[in-house]
Amino acid sequence: MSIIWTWSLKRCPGPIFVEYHFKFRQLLRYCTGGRYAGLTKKMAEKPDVLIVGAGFAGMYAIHRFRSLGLSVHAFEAGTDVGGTWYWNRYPGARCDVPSLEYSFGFSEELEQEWIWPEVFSAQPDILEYANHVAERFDLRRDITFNTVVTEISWQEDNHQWRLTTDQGDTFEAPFCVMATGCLSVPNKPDLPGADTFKGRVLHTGLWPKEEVDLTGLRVGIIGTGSSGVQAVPELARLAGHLTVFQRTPVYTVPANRKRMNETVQNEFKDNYRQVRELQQNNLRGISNFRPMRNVEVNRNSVAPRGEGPMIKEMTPEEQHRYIKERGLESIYSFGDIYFDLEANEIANELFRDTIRTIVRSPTVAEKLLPKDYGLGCKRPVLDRDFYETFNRDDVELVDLRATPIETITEQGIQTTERHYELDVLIYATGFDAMTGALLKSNISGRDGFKLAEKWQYGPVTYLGLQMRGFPNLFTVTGPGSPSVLCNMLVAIEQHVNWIGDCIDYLRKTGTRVIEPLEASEERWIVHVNEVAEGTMYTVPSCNSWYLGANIEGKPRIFMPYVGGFPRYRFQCEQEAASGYEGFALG
Ligand code: NA7
Repeated sequence: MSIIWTWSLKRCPGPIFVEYHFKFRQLLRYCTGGRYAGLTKKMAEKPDVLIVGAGFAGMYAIHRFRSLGLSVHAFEAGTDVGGTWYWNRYPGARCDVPSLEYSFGFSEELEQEWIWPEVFSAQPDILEYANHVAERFDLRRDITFNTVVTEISWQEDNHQWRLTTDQGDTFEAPFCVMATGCLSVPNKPDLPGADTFKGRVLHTGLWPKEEVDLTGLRVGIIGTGSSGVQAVPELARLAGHLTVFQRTPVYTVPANRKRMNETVQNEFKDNYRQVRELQQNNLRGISNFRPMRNVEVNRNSVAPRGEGPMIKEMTPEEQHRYIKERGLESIYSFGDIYFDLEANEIANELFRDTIRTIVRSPTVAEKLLPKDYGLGCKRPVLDRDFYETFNRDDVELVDLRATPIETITEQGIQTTERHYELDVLIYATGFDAMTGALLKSNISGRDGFKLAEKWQYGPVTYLGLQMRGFPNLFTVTGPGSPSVLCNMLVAIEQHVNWIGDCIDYLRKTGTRVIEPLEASEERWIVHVNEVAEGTMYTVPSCNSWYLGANIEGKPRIFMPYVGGFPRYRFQCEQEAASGYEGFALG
Protein backbone atom coordinates (compact mmCIF):
# COMPACT_ATOMS: atom_id res chain seq x y z
CA MET A 1 0.00 0.00 0.00
CA SER A 2 1.36 3.35 -0.84
CA ILE A 3 0.63 6.29 1.38
CA ILE A 4 0.66 9.91 0.36
CA TRP A 5 1.73 12.16 3.19
CA THR A 6 0.95 15.83 3.43
CA TRP A 7 2.46 17.86 6.18
CA SER A 8 3.51 21.25 7.33
CA LEU A 9 7.16 20.98 8.13
CA LYS A 10 8.20 22.43 11.43
CA ARG A 11 11.83 23.06 10.57
CA CYS A 12 11.87 22.81 6.78
CA PRO A 13 9.98 25.03 4.36
CA GLY A 14 6.60 23.65 3.44
CA PRO A 15 4.01 22.48 2.89
CA ILE A 16 5.55 19.85 0.66
CA PHE A 17 3.89 16.84 -0.95
CA VAL A 18 6.00 13.75 -0.94
CA GLU A 19 5.33 10.13 -1.64
CA TYR A 20 6.85 8.72 1.51
CA HIS A 21 9.78 6.56 0.60
CA PHE A 22 12.54 4.82 2.51
CA LYS A 23 15.24 7.39 1.60
CA PHE A 24 13.10 10.27 2.91
CA ARG A 25 12.89 8.81 6.37
CA GLN A 26 15.83 10.62 7.88
CA LEU A 27 14.73 13.93 6.33
CA LEU A 28 11.18 13.45 7.52
CA ARG A 29 12.25 12.69 11.07
CA TYR A 30 14.65 15.65 11.10
CA CYS A 31 12.11 18.03 9.68
CA THR A 32 9.46 17.06 12.18
CA GLY A 33 11.77 17.03 15.16
CA GLY A 34 11.55 13.23 15.18
CA ARG A 35 7.85 13.44 15.99
CA TYR A 36 6.09 13.50 12.62
CA ALA A 37 3.85 15.99 14.45
CA GLY A 38 1.45 18.00 12.30
CA LEU A 39 1.10 15.22 9.78
CA THR A 40 -2.20 14.93 8.04
CA LYS A 41 -2.41 11.48 6.63
CA LYS A 42 -4.23 10.47 3.50
CA MET A 43 -4.27 6.80 2.87
CA ALA A 44 -4.35 5.81 -0.77
CA GLU A 45 -6.55 2.87 0.15
CA LYS A 46 -8.14 1.41 3.25
CA PRO A 47 -5.80 -0.79 5.25
CA ASP A 48 -6.77 -4.37 6.03
CA VAL A 49 -5.73 -4.07 9.66
CA LEU A 50 -5.69 -1.19 12.10
CA ILE A 51 -3.18 -1.63 14.91
CA VAL A 52 -3.29 0.30 18.16
CA GLY A 53 0.14 0.72 19.74
CA ALA A 54 3.71 0.65 18.43
CA GLY A 55 5.51 -1.13 21.23
CA PHE A 56 7.07 -4.49 20.46
CA ALA A 57 3.62 -6.04 19.82
CA GLY A 58 2.51 -3.38 17.34
CA MET A 59 5.91 -3.34 15.68
CA TYR A 60 5.96 -7.07 15.05
CA ALA A 61 2.32 -7.02 13.97
CA ILE A 62 3.16 -4.51 11.23
CA HIS A 63 6.02 -6.65 9.97
CA ARG A 64 4.20 -9.96 10.19
CA PHE A 65 0.95 -8.81 8.62
CA ARG A 66 2.81 -7.10 5.79
CA SER A 67 4.60 -10.35 5.07
CA LEU A 68 1.17 -11.99 4.66
CA GLY A 69 0.27 -9.41 2.02
CA LEU A 70 -1.97 -7.39 4.34
CA SER A 71 -1.95 -3.62 4.39
CA VAL A 72 -1.69 -2.17 7.89
CA HIS A 73 -1.69 1.08 9.75
CA ALA A 74 -0.73 1.65 13.39
CA PHE A 75 -1.42 4.49 15.82
CA GLU A 76 0.85 5.37 18.68
CA ALA A 77 0.47 7.94 21.46
CA GLY A 78 4.25 8.35 21.83
CA THR A 79 6.44 10.16 19.38
CA ASP A 80 8.30 7.00 18.47
CA VAL A 81 8.33 3.21 18.82
CA GLY A 82 9.15 1.20 21.96
CA GLY A 83 5.98 1.17 24.08
CA THR A 84 6.83 0.34 27.69
CA TRP A 85 10.48 1.04 26.96
CA TYR A 86 9.64 4.37 25.41
CA TRP A 87 7.69 5.59 28.46
CA ASN A 88 9.58 4.02 31.36
CA ARG A 89 12.82 6.03 31.17
CA TYR A 90 13.27 6.51 34.90
CA PRO A 91 16.80 6.12 36.27
CA GLY A 92 17.54 2.43 36.88
CA ALA A 93 14.83 1.07 34.53
CA ARG A 94 15.90 -2.37 33.44
CA CYS A 95 14.46 -5.63 32.12
CA ASP A 96 14.11 -8.69 34.35
CA VAL A 97 14.52 -11.18 31.47
CA PRO A 98 18.02 -11.89 30.05
CA SER A 99 18.77 -9.71 27.02
CA LEU A 100 19.52 -12.59 24.66
CA GLU A 101 16.10 -14.06 25.43
CA TYR A 102 14.20 -10.75 25.49
CA SER A 103 14.60 -10.30 21.77
CA PHE A 104 12.70 -11.16 18.60
CA GLY A 105 13.20 -14.60 17.09
CA PHE A 106 11.49 -13.99 13.74
CA SER A 107 14.60 -12.85 11.89
CA GLU A 108 17.89 -14.73 11.99
CA GLU A 109 19.68 -11.70 10.54
CA LEU A 110 18.37 -9.52 13.35
CA GLU A 111 19.41 -12.10 15.92
CA GLN A 112 22.91 -12.27 14.51
CA GLU A 113 23.60 -8.59 13.97
CA TRP A 114 22.40 -7.18 17.29
CA ILE A 115 24.93 -6.95 20.11
CA TRP A 116 23.67 -6.76 23.69
CA PRO A 117 26.08 -4.99 26.05
CA GLU A 118 24.72 -6.43 29.31
CA VAL A 119 23.26 -9.73 30.48
CA PHE A 120 20.11 -7.92 31.69
CA SER A 121 19.43 -4.84 29.59
CA ALA A 122 18.93 -1.31 30.78
CA GLN A 123 16.05 0.68 29.26
CA PRO A 124 18.21 2.75 26.84
CA ASP A 125 19.62 -0.43 25.27
CA ILE A 126 16.18 -1.96 24.77
CA LEU A 127 14.86 1.26 23.28
CA GLU A 128 17.85 1.34 20.93
CA TYR A 129 16.99 -2.22 19.88
CA ALA A 130 13.37 -1.17 19.24
CA ASN A 131 14.61 1.71 17.08
CA HIS A 132 16.91 -0.62 15.19
CA VAL A 133 14.03 -3.03 14.50
CA ALA A 134 11.87 -0.12 13.30
CA GLU A 135 14.61 1.06 10.93
CA ARG A 136 15.60 -2.36 9.71
CA PHE A 137 12.07 -3.43 8.78
CA ASP A 138 10.96 0.04 7.69
CA LEU A 139 8.09 0.01 10.18
CA ARG A 140 7.61 3.74 10.74
CA ARG A 141 6.05 4.34 7.33
CA ASP A 142 2.93 2.59 8.59
CA ILE A 143 2.72 4.32 11.96
CA THR A 144 1.05 7.59 12.90
CA PHE A 145 2.76 8.84 16.05
CA ASN A 146 1.67 11.37 18.62
CA THR A 147 -1.89 10.19 18.24
CA VAL A 148 -4.19 8.80 20.89
CA VAL A 149 -7.00 6.47 19.87
CA THR A 150 -10.11 7.74 21.63
CA GLU A 151 -12.80 5.40 20.36
CA ILE A 152 -13.10 2.10 18.50
CA SER A 153 -16.48 0.88 17.32
CA TRP A 154 -17.80 -2.01 15.22
CA GLN A 155 -19.87 -1.06 12.20
CA GLU A 156 -22.28 -3.90 11.59
CA ASP A 157 -23.50 -2.58 8.23
CA ASN A 158 -20.14 -2.88 6.48
CA HIS A 159 -18.30 -5.19 8.92
CA GLN A 160 -15.61 -2.68 9.67
CA TRP A 161 -13.94 -1.36 12.80
CA ARG A 162 -14.03 2.42 12.97
CA LEU A 163 -11.22 4.04 14.90
CA THR A 164 -11.31 7.67 16.03
CA THR A 165 -8.24 9.60 17.15
CA ASP A 166 -7.67 12.65 19.32
CA GLN A 167 -6.72 14.46 16.10
CA GLY A 168 -10.36 14.11 15.05
CA ASP A 169 -9.60 11.61 12.28
CA THR A 170 -11.48 8.39 11.68
CA PHE A 171 -10.27 5.26 9.95
CA GLU A 172 -11.92 2.00 9.00
CA ALA A 173 -10.68 -1.52 8.42
CA PRO A 174 -12.14 -5.01 8.66
CA PHE A 175 -9.70 -6.02 11.40
CA CYS A 176 -8.41 -4.25 14.47
CA VAL A 177 -5.52 -5.44 16.62
CA MET A 178 -5.01 -4.02 20.10
CA ALA A 179 -1.27 -3.99 20.74
CA THR A 180 -1.70 -1.68 23.70
CA GLY A 181 0.56 -3.45 26.20
CA CYS A 182 -0.07 -4.81 29.67
CA LEU A 183 1.60 -2.03 31.67
CA SER A 184 0.86 1.11 29.71
CA VAL A 185 -1.67 3.07 31.75
CA PRO A 186 0.14 4.62 34.73
CA ASN A 187 -1.68 4.55 38.06
CA LYS A 188 -1.52 7.82 39.95
CA PRO A 189 -3.35 7.53 43.25
CA ASP A 190 -5.81 10.25 44.06
CA LEU A 191 -4.07 11.59 47.18
CA PRO A 192 -5.63 14.55 48.99
CA GLY A 193 -3.99 17.83 48.02
CA ALA A 194 -2.05 16.22 45.15
CA ASP A 195 -2.61 19.22 42.86
CA THR A 196 -1.32 21.72 45.39
CA PHE A 197 2.33 20.58 45.35
CA LYS A 198 4.49 23.41 44.02
CA GLY A 199 7.54 21.32 43.18
CA ARG A 200 8.08 19.04 40.20
CA VAL A 201 5.88 15.94 39.86
CA LEU A 202 7.04 12.88 37.92
CA HIS A 203 5.75 9.36 37.33
CA THR A 204 8.17 6.50 36.63
CA GLY A 205 5.87 5.28 33.84
CA LEU A 206 5.81 8.68 32.11
CA TRP A 207 9.38 9.77 32.64
CA PRO A 208 10.47 12.78 30.52
CA LYS A 209 12.74 12.31 27.53
CA GLU A 210 15.08 15.10 28.53
CA GLU A 211 17.49 14.59 31.42
CA VAL A 212 16.02 15.32 34.85
CA ASP A 213 18.57 17.16 36.98
CA LEU A 214 18.07 16.22 40.62
CA THR A 215 21.38 17.55 41.87
CA GLY A 216 21.07 18.81 45.43
CA LEU A 217 17.28 18.43 45.44
CA ARG A 218 15.04 16.89 48.09
CA VAL A 219 13.31 14.06 46.29
CA GLY A 220 10.41 11.97 47.56
CA ILE A 221 9.30 8.73 45.91
CA ILE A 222 6.01 6.95 46.62
CA GLY A 223 5.98 3.23 45.86
CA THR A 224 8.37 0.32 46.24
CA GLY A 225 7.29 -2.07 43.48
CA SER A 226 9.71 -2.96 40.65
CA SER A 227 9.92 0.63 39.43
CA GLY A 228 10.51 2.13 42.88
CA VAL A 229 13.05 -0.54 43.79
CA GLN A 230 14.98 0.03 40.56
CA ALA A 231 14.82 3.82 40.85
CA VAL A 232 15.67 4.25 44.55
CA PRO A 233 19.44 3.47 44.39
CA GLU A 234 19.86 5.67 41.29
CA LEU A 235 17.83 8.53 42.73
CA ALA A 236 19.86 8.35 45.94
CA ARG A 237 23.00 8.84 43.86
CA LEU A 238 21.51 11.75 41.88
CA ALA A 239 19.52 13.66 44.51
CA GLY A 240 20.57 15.75 47.48
CA HIS A 241 18.28 13.79 49.77
CA LEU A 242 15.84 10.97 49.11
CA THR A 243 12.74 10.05 51.10
CA VAL A 244 11.14 6.72 50.22
CA PHE A 245 7.44 6.44 51.08
CA GLN A 246 6.69 2.74 51.35
CA ARG A 247 3.25 1.24 51.89
CA THR A 248 4.02 -2.46 51.35
CA PRO A 249 7.55 -3.87 51.72
CA VAL A 250 8.70 -5.89 48.75
CA TYR A 251 10.64 -9.10 48.21
CA THR A 252 13.53 -8.12 45.99
CA VAL A 253 16.70 -10.01 45.11
CA PRO A 254 19.94 -8.83 43.50
CA ALA A 255 19.94 -8.67 39.71
CA ASN A 256 22.73 -10.10 37.60
CA ARG A 257 24.81 -7.04 36.79
CA LYS A 258 27.38 -8.58 34.48
CA ARG A 259 28.56 -7.08 31.22
CA MET A 260 27.86 -9.41 28.32
CA ASN A 261 30.57 -12.00 27.75
CA GLU A 262 31.32 -12.10 24.02
CA THR A 263 31.85 -15.86 24.03
CA VAL A 264 28.50 -16.43 25.68
CA GLN A 265 26.77 -14.08 23.24
CA ASN A 266 28.36 -15.88 20.29
CA GLU A 267 27.40 -19.27 21.61
CA PHE A 268 23.81 -18.10 21.99
CA LYS A 269 23.89 -16.82 18.44
CA ASP A 270 25.29 -20.12 17.16
CA ASN A 271 22.45 -21.95 18.90
CA TYR A 272 19.60 -19.49 18.52
CA ARG A 273 17.28 -22.02 16.84
CA GLN A 274 17.69 -24.34 19.81
CA VAL A 275 17.21 -21.40 22.19
CA ARG A 276 13.94 -20.46 20.47
CA GLU A 277 12.78 -24.07 20.54
CA LEU A 278 13.51 -24.29 24.26
CA GLN A 279 11.60 -21.04 24.83
CA GLN A 280 8.57 -22.49 23.10
CA ASN A 281 8.58 -25.41 25.51
CA ASN A 282 9.28 -23.54 28.73
CA LEU A 283 6.54 -22.47 31.14
CA ARG A 284 7.75 -18.86 31.11
CA GLY A 285 9.08 -18.69 27.55
CA ILE A 286 12.68 -18.67 28.74
CA SER A 287 15.17 -21.16 27.31
CA ASN A 288 17.53 -21.34 30.31
CA PHE A 289 20.11 -22.20 27.65
CA ARG A 290 23.44 -22.71 29.37
CA PRO A 291 26.49 -21.87 27.22
CA MET A 292 29.28 -24.40 27.63
CA ARG A 293 32.10 -22.95 25.51
CA ASN A 294 34.97 -21.42 27.48
CA VAL A 295 32.71 -20.91 30.45
CA GLU A 296 33.76 -22.23 33.79
CA VAL A 297 30.99 -24.47 35.09
CA ASN A 298 29.87 -23.18 38.47
CA ARG A 299 28.66 -26.05 40.61
CA ASN A 300 26.70 -23.54 42.66
CA SER A 301 24.83 -22.04 39.73
CA VAL A 302 21.22 -21.11 40.45
CA ALA A 303 18.55 -23.59 39.35
CA PRO A 304 15.60 -22.13 37.40
CA ARG A 305 12.61 -20.94 39.40
CA GLY A 306 10.90 -23.80 41.27
CA GLU A 307 13.37 -26.37 39.97
CA GLY A 308 15.76 -26.49 42.92
CA PRO A 309 15.63 -28.54 46.14
CA MET A 310 12.64 -28.66 48.51
CA ILE A 311 13.20 -26.17 51.31
CA LYS A 312 11.23 -28.30 53.76
CA GLU A 313 13.67 -31.16 53.30
CA MET A 314 16.66 -29.01 54.33
CA THR A 315 17.91 -28.13 57.79
CA PRO A 316 18.07 -24.40 58.67
CA GLU A 317 21.87 -24.57 58.31
CA GLU A 318 21.55 -26.07 54.83
CA GLN A 319 19.02 -23.42 53.84
CA HIS A 320 21.30 -20.58 54.93
CA ARG A 321 24.32 -22.19 53.25
CA TYR A 322 22.33 -22.60 50.03
CA ILE A 323 21.59 -18.86 49.95
CA LYS A 324 25.09 -17.87 51.04
CA GLU A 325 26.73 -19.91 48.29
CA ARG A 326 24.34 -19.01 45.48
CA GLY A 327 23.07 -15.56 46.42
CA LEU A 328 19.65 -14.39 47.62
CA GLU A 329 18.21 -14.73 44.10
CA SER A 330 18.41 -18.53 44.50
CA ILE A 331 15.54 -18.31 47.01
CA TYR A 332 13.15 -18.45 44.05
CA SER A 333 14.56 -21.82 42.96
CA PHE A 334 13.16 -23.87 45.86
CA GLY A 335 10.75 -26.43 44.46
CA ASP A 336 8.06 -26.39 47.14
CA ILE A 337 7.50 -22.71 47.93
CA TYR A 338 4.90 -21.95 45.27
CA PHE A 339 2.19 -24.37 46.38
CA ASP A 340 2.98 -25.20 50.01
CA LEU A 341 2.24 -22.36 52.45
CA GLU A 342 4.45 -23.87 55.16
CA ALA A 343 7.43 -24.13 52.77
CA ASN A 344 6.66 -20.63 51.56
CA GLU A 345 6.85 -19.21 55.08
CA ILE A 346 10.20 -20.94 55.69
CA ALA A 347 11.54 -19.21 52.57
CA ASN A 348 10.02 -15.87 53.64
CA GLU A 349 11.81 -16.08 56.98
CA LEU A 350 15.06 -17.04 55.26
CA PHE A 351 14.66 -13.96 53.08
CA ARG A 352 14.02 -11.73 56.09
CA ASP A 353 17.05 -13.13 57.94
CA THR A 354 19.26 -12.29 54.95
CA ILE A 355 18.01 -8.69 54.69
CA ARG A 356 18.62 -8.16 58.40
CA THR A 357 22.31 -8.80 57.67
CA ILE A 358 22.41 -6.12 54.92
CA VAL A 359 20.54 -3.16 56.45
CA ARG A 360 22.55 -1.70 59.32
CA SER A 361 19.69 -0.10 61.26
CA PRO A 362 17.50 -2.86 62.77
CA THR A 363 14.55 -0.43 62.86
CA VAL A 364 14.85 0.37 59.17
CA ALA A 365 15.42 -3.30 58.34
CA GLU A 366 12.21 -4.35 60.13
CA LYS A 367 10.25 -1.73 58.17
CA LEU A 368 11.65 -3.12 54.91
CA LEU A 369 10.69 -6.74 55.60
CA PRO A 370 7.51 -8.12 54.02
CA LYS A 371 5.56 -9.98 56.67
CA ASP A 372 1.95 -10.28 55.61
CA TYR A 373 2.26 -11.99 52.23
CA GLY A 374 4.60 -14.55 50.73
CA LEU A 375 7.27 -14.92 48.09
CA GLY A 376 5.74 -15.77 44.73
CA CYS A 377 2.55 -13.76 45.21
CA LYS A 378 3.84 -10.85 43.16
CA ARG A 379 6.15 -10.65 40.18
CA PRO A 380 9.73 -11.16 41.45
CA VAL A 381 11.58 -7.86 41.72
CA LEU A 382 15.26 -7.55 40.85
CA ASP A 383 17.37 -4.79 42.36
CA ARG A 384 20.80 -3.28 42.32
CA ASP A 385 21.73 -2.21 45.88
CA PHE A 386 18.18 -1.51 47.03
CA TYR A 387 18.70 -2.55 50.65
CA GLU A 388 22.25 -1.17 50.77
CA THR A 389 20.85 2.25 49.77
CA PHE A 390 19.10 2.51 53.15
CA ASN A 391 22.52 2.50 54.83
CA ARG A 392 23.16 5.96 53.34
CA ASP A 393 22.77 9.01 55.58
CA ASP A 394 20.92 10.92 52.87
CA VAL A 395 18.19 8.31 52.40
CA GLU A 396 15.17 8.02 54.67
CA LEU A 397 12.41 5.41 54.76
CA VAL A 398 8.85 6.30 55.72
CA ASP A 399 6.57 3.42 56.63
CA LEU A 400 3.15 4.47 55.35
CA ARG A 401 1.45 1.58 57.13
CA ALA A 402 2.53 3.08 60.47
CA THR A 403 2.22 6.73 59.46
CA PRO A 404 -0.07 7.10 56.40
CA ILE A 405 -0.09 10.11 54.10
CA GLU A 406 -2.64 12.66 55.29
CA THR A 407 -2.21 15.09 52.44
CA ILE A 408 0.14 16.38 49.80
CA THR A 409 0.98 19.98 50.60
CA GLU A 410 2.48 22.84 48.60
CA GLN A 411 5.90 21.94 49.98
CA GLY A 412 5.79 18.18 50.30
CA ILE A 413 4.01 15.35 52.07
CA GLN A 414 2.23 15.45 55.42
CA THR A 415 1.94 12.07 57.11
CA THR A 416 0.18 11.37 60.40
CA GLU A 417 3.59 11.80 62.03
CA ARG A 418 5.27 14.79 60.37
CA HIS A 419 5.79 16.94 57.29
CA TYR A 420 8.45 16.06 54.67
CA GLU A 421 9.67 19.00 52.59
CA LEU A 422 10.32 18.06 48.97
CA ASP A 423 11.43 19.70 45.73
CA VAL A 424 10.46 16.75 43.55
CA LEU A 425 7.71 14.17 44.08
CA ILE A 426 7.96 10.93 42.12
CA TYR A 427 5.09 8.49 41.80
CA ALA A 428 6.33 4.91 41.36
CA THR A 429 2.80 3.71 41.87
CA GLY A 430 2.46 1.25 39.02
CA PHE A 431 -0.14 0.70 36.35
CA ASP A 432 -3.75 -0.13 35.70
CA ALA A 433 -2.40 -3.40 34.37
CA MET A 434 -3.61 -5.66 31.59
CA THR A 435 -7.12 -4.24 31.15
CA GLY A 436 -6.36 -0.51 31.63
CA ALA A 437 -5.33 0.35 28.08
CA LEU A 438 -8.06 -1.75 26.47
CA LEU A 439 -10.80 -0.13 28.53
CA LYS A 440 -9.34 3.31 28.02
CA SER A 441 -9.66 2.85 24.25
CA ASN A 442 -13.44 3.06 24.58
CA ILE A 443 -14.30 -0.01 22.53
CA SER A 444 -17.85 -0.87 21.54
CA GLY A 445 -18.79 -4.02 19.65
CA ARG A 446 -22.00 -5.41 18.20
CA ASP A 447 -25.08 -3.27 18.95
CA GLY A 448 -22.87 -0.67 20.61
CA PHE A 449 -22.11 -3.05 23.50
CA LYS A 450 -19.21 -1.57 25.47
CA LEU A 451 -16.17 -3.61 26.46
CA ALA A 452 -16.32 -1.83 29.83
CA GLU A 453 -19.78 -3.31 30.33
CA LYS A 454 -18.71 -6.79 29.28
CA TRP A 455 -15.79 -6.63 31.70
CA GLN A 456 -17.55 -4.98 34.63
CA TYR A 457 -16.90 -8.06 36.81
CA GLY A 458 -13.47 -8.77 35.32
CA PRO A 459 -12.02 -9.51 31.89
CA VAL A 460 -13.76 -12.20 29.83
CA THR A 461 -11.87 -13.43 26.79
CA TYR A 462 -11.21 -16.55 24.81
CA LEU A 463 -7.48 -17.36 24.99
CA GLY A 464 -6.78 -13.70 25.77
CA LEU A 465 -7.09 -13.19 22.01
CA GLN A 466 -10.72 -12.29 21.34
CA MET A 467 -13.98 -11.32 23.03
CA ARG A 468 -17.45 -12.47 22.04
CA GLY A 469 -19.47 -9.52 20.78
CA PHE A 470 -16.34 -7.89 19.32
CA PRO A 471 -15.85 -9.64 15.98
CA ASN A 472 -12.52 -9.29 14.16
CA LEU A 473 -10.97 -7.48 17.12
CA PHE A 474 -7.86 -9.15 18.50
CA THR A 475 -5.82 -8.46 21.62
CA VAL A 476 -2.10 -9.15 21.79
CA THR A 477 -1.16 -10.64 25.18
CA GLY A 478 -4.63 -9.90 26.50
CA PRO A 479 -5.98 -11.00 29.89
CA GLY A 480 -6.40 -14.77 29.97
CA SER A 481 -3.15 -15.36 28.08
CA PRO A 482 0.30 -16.05 29.65
CA SER A 483 1.36 -12.47 28.84
CA VAL A 484 3.14 -10.97 31.87
CA LEU A 485 3.95 -14.41 33.27
CA CYS A 486 5.88 -15.20 30.10
CA ASN A 487 8.86 -13.68 28.34
CA MET A 488 6.86 -10.89 26.65
CA LEU A 489 8.68 -11.07 23.33
CA VAL A 490 7.96 -14.79 23.03
CA ALA A 491 4.30 -14.24 23.99
CA ILE A 492 3.98 -11.36 21.52
CA GLU A 493 5.42 -13.31 18.60
CA GLN A 494 3.15 -16.27 19.29
CA HIS A 495 0.05 -14.08 19.49
CA VAL A 496 0.84 -12.00 16.43
CA ASN A 497 1.63 -15.13 14.40
CA TRP A 498 -1.66 -16.69 15.48
CA ILE A 499 -3.65 -13.56 14.65
CA GLY A 500 -1.90 -13.18 11.28
CA ASP A 501 -2.58 -16.82 10.37
CA CYS A 502 -6.19 -16.43 11.46
CA ILE A 503 -6.77 -13.37 9.27
CA ASP A 504 -5.03 -15.13 6.40
CA TYR A 505 -7.33 -18.14 6.85
CA LEU A 506 -10.41 -15.92 6.88
CA ARG A 507 -9.35 -14.22 3.67
CA LYS A 508 -8.55 -17.49 1.92
CA THR A 509 -11.86 -19.06 2.93
CA GLY A 510 -13.92 -15.96 2.13
CA THR A 511 -14.96 -15.60 5.78
CA ARG A 512 -15.79 -12.04 6.84
CA VAL A 513 -16.04 -12.28 10.62
CA ILE A 514 -14.73 -14.31 13.53
CA GLU A 515 -15.60 -14.16 17.22
CA PRO A 516 -15.50 -16.66 20.06
CA LEU A 517 -18.47 -18.85 20.93
CA GLU A 518 -20.03 -18.14 24.32
CA ALA A 519 -19.19 -21.69 25.44
CA SER A 520 -15.51 -21.18 24.51
CA GLU A 521 -15.24 -18.04 26.61
CA GLU A 522 -16.95 -19.71 29.56
CA ARG A 523 -14.74 -22.79 29.31
CA TRP A 524 -11.63 -20.63 29.12
CA ILE A 525 -12.53 -18.47 32.13
CA VAL A 526 -13.15 -21.57 34.22
CA HIS A 527 -9.81 -23.01 33.11
CA VAL A 528 -7.86 -19.76 33.75
CA ASN A 529 -9.26 -19.63 37.30
CA GLU A 530 -8.77 -23.33 37.86
CA VAL A 531 -5.03 -23.23 37.12
CA ALA A 532 -4.52 -20.11 39.25
CA GLU A 533 -6.23 -21.63 42.27
CA GLY A 534 -3.95 -23.09 44.92
CA THR A 535 -0.96 -21.06 43.75
CA MET A 536 0.74 -18.33 45.76
CA TYR A 537 -0.65 -15.84 43.24
CA THR A 538 -4.19 -16.13 44.53
CA VAL A 539 -3.89 -16.80 48.27
CA PRO A 540 -6.09 -14.33 50.19
CA SER A 541 -3.03 -12.51 51.64
CA CYS A 542 -1.83 -11.66 48.14
CA ASN A 543 -2.68 -8.24 46.70
CA SER A 544 -0.95 -7.82 43.37
CA TRP A 545 -1.58 -6.00 40.13
CA TYR A 546 -2.04 -9.46 38.55
CA LEU A 547 -5.27 -9.50 40.60
CA GLY A 548 -6.12 -5.87 39.89
CA ALA A 549 -5.75 -5.28 43.64
CA ASN A 550 -3.68 -2.10 43.14
CA ILE A 551 -6.57 -0.19 41.57
CA GLU A 552 -9.48 0.88 43.73
CA GLY A 553 -12.75 -0.63 42.56
CA LYS A 554 -11.13 -3.00 40.05
CA PRO A 555 -12.62 -6.53 40.26
CA ARG A 556 -10.29 -8.98 42.02
CA ILE A 557 -9.61 -11.52 39.26
CA PHE A 558 -6.33 -13.23 38.47
CA MET A 559 -5.81 -11.93 34.94
CA PRO A 560 -2.89 -13.76 33.31
CA TYR A 561 -2.91 -17.47 32.38
CA VAL A 562 -0.71 -19.36 34.81
CA GLY A 563 -1.00 -22.79 33.14
CA GLY A 564 2.29 -22.24 31.29
CA PHE A 565 3.20 -21.08 27.83
CA PRO A 566 3.49 -24.54 26.15
CA ARG A 567 0.05 -25.65 27.35
CA TYR A 568 -1.44 -22.36 26.24
CA ARG A 569 0.29 -22.46 22.87
CA PHE A 570 -1.05 -25.98 22.31
CA GLN A 571 -4.63 -24.74 22.87
CA CYS A 572 -4.11 -21.96 20.34
CA GLU A 573 -2.58 -24.33 17.80
CA GLN A 574 -5.46 -26.79 18.24
CA GLU A 575 -7.94 -24.01 17.52
CA ALA A 576 -6.20 -23.11 14.28
CA ALA A 577 -5.78 -26.75 13.24
CA SER A 578 -9.50 -27.42 13.82
CA GLY A 579 -10.52 -24.54 11.54
CA TYR A 580 -11.32 -22.36 14.59
CA GLU A 581 -13.94 -24.68 16.09
CA GLY A 582 -14.23 -22.56 19.25
CA PHE A 583 -15.21 -19.51 17.21
CA ALA A 584 -18.24 -18.47 15.22
CA LEU A 585 -17.27 -17.74 11.60
CA GLY A 586 -19.50 -15.89 9.24
P1 NA7 B 1 3.74 -1.93 41.28
O1 NA7 B 1 4.47 -3.20 41.34
O2 NA7 B 1 2.26 -1.97 41.16
O3 NA7 B 1 4.15 -1.06 42.55
C1 NA7 B 1 3.50 0.12 42.87
C2 NA7 B 1 3.97 0.62 44.21
O4 NA7 B 1 3.28 1.82 44.51
C3 NA7 B 1 3.68 -0.34 45.34
O5 NA7 B 1 4.70 -0.28 46.27
C4 NA7 B 1 2.39 0.24 45.93
O6 NA7 B 1 2.14 -0.08 47.26
C5 NA7 B 1 2.66 1.71 45.78
N1 NA7 B 1 1.44 2.48 45.83
C6 NA7 B 1 0.41 2.46 44.96
N2 NA7 B 1 -0.55 3.31 45.36
C7 NA7 B 1 -0.13 3.86 46.51
C8 NA7 B 1 -0.67 4.80 47.40
N3 NA7 B 1 -1.89 5.33 47.22
N4 NA7 B 1 0.04 5.15 48.49
C9 NA7 B 1 1.25 4.62 48.69
N5 NA7 B 1 1.83 3.71 47.89
C10 NA7 B 1 1.13 3.33 46.80
O7 NA7 B 1 4.24 -1.04 40.04
P2 NA7 B 1 5.69 -0.92 39.42
O8 NA7 B 1 5.67 0.16 38.42
O9 NA7 B 1 6.71 -0.83 40.48
O10 NA7 B 1 5.92 -2.30 38.70
C11 NA7 B 1 4.94 -2.81 37.80
C12 NA7 B 1 5.55 -3.86 36.92
O11 NA7 B 1 6.39 -3.20 35.94
C13 NA7 B 1 6.48 -4.83 37.57
O12 NA7 B 1 5.84 -5.90 38.20
C14 NA7 B 1 7.36 -5.28 36.43
O13 NA7 B 1 6.71 -6.28 35.71
C15 NA7 B 1 7.46 -4.06 35.57
P3 NA7 B 1 1.17 -1.34 47.61
O14 NA7 B 1 1.96 -2.55 47.27
O15 NA7 B 1 -0.05 -1.18 46.74
O16 NA7 B 1 0.85 -1.17 49.04
